[in-house]
Amino acid sequence: MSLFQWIELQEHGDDRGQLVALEIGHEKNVPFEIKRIYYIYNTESGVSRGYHAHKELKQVAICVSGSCRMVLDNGKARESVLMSSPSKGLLIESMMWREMHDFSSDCVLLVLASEHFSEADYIRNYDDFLRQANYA
Ligand code: T46
Repeated sequence: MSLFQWIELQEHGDDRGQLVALEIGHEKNVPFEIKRIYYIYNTESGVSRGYHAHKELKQVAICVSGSCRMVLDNGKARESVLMSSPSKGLLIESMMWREMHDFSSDCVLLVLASEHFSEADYIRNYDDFLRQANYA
């Protein structure tokens, strides 16, 4: 099974353009209560971000403008995909190592998070991640 779990976001398009709504709840498109929203933008050319996992946090990432490449790694498998669609949400479960590369200059990555910010939830060392994921 792929590490990439996509949430198809309904586009409410008409001759004026597109609109996507994000709603929380059962049979809605965000599967957790959103406690935090942040967005990554103006990423310098050639810069990569991420290089960590979260112990508990779940997130949905949506590339609302431009593109970037997302790498996910669960300690057993590593996969990479180009994110470029504002109508696709990527569900990132806990205990998933993530890296982001190849940001276009117009990339805006919107992230919905299940928890408030907590540095204690981060695993920023890959060997620690492998140990805690029980694969080392
Ligand atoms: C993730 C990927 C996709 C805060 O103070 N509050 C916040 O809510 C966030 C997300 C970050 N920060 C501070 C912590 C750092 O001093 O902002 C700085 C940059 O964060 P970080 O280096 O963790 O950024 P990325 O782009 O490597 O990772 C971020 C998220 O932190 C992370 O949860 O999954 O985007």
